[in-house]
Amino acid sequence: MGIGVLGKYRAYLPVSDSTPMITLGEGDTPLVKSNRLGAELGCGELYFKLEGCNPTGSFKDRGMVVAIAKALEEHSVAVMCASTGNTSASAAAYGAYTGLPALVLIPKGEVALGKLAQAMAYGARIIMVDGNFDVALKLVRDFTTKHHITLVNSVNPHRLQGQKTAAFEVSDVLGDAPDLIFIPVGNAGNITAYWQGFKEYRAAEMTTRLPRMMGFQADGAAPIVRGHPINNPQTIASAIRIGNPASWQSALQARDESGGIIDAVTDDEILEAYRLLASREGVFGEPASAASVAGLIKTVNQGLDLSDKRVVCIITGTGLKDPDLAVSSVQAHTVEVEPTMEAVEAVALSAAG
Ligand code: AN7
Repeated sequence: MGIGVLGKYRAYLPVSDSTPMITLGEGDTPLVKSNRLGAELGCGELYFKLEGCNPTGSFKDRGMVVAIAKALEEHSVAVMCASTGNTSASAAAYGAYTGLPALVLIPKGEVALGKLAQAMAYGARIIMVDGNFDVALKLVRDFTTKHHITLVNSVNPHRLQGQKTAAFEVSDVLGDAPDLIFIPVGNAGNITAYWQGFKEYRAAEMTTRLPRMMGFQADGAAPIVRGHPINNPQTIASAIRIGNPASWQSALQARDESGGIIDAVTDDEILEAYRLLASREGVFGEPASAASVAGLIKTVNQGLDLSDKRVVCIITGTGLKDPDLAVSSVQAHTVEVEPTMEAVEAVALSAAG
């Protein structure tokens, strides 16, 4: 077994003898057992899949490594994507690693600071578009049809091939597929990829069952829940501020085949889950990631009994991606004191209980 997604799951991926086996160390991310929230919510077992531990801090690296390897195999001269931030960070990193220029179209003023910093540091050509993600994706699709540049959004099938390996890892670590997967939904590629992964692993008799796929959109950006595209999607979770998901139909298929749901959570619910996840579990995910936990809380409050269930929440990206939101939305326990022992004791001893 090699390292990285291509090496570890080669047999399940579109790898040929001429595919370069590149890796930045993506995949093999921790599956952390909940220490507090799971018990409070009455889950039999609750786990968090920490996709923020990938090299660029989100799950996108799993699919990007495959997409870039195939682009190299096909002698592509450059790659291009539209992005709410994480895809562009990942494309920029793997582009830098392999010397393939990365062109990224991002909605102006809508990308979290950490993600913008990454695209800049990795040296991508950043094209700011005065429009939202859906507008940028349309432009990129048209551009890459017209010009000989490889599209690396998740409409590139190699992306989902790589992303499905997260389902393999969850199954490998647990010894079988879990009962339920809670996952944020934006462009709907990831829920599609997980479902594909679970189905393939079951077909290969690596598992004995399939999980229910529980997908969550942000309330102001919930086209799949509403049943029509949203022209001006709004949510604090900028990663999933998407009004017309590319993998809409396959997300519905994942929902229906698995007996799952796709529902919406409000920004308040997302923020509450975001704070709980960090302050009660030590897991700092970005707001979009917290939609999975918000969805779990909502479903339990609606009466779903998970007492004999094994549940996995996918924490798709690290909280460090969006430092502005953390600083502005969390009530920090900060006090200023004089530099004396008495002053420190006065506040520290009461905080230590
Ligand atoms: C942290 O980077 O669409 O449903 O352009 O960054 O597969 O789109 C990111 C999406 C969830 C939603 N969590 O996944 C992009 C982009 C995080 C994300 C999603 C995204 P999909």
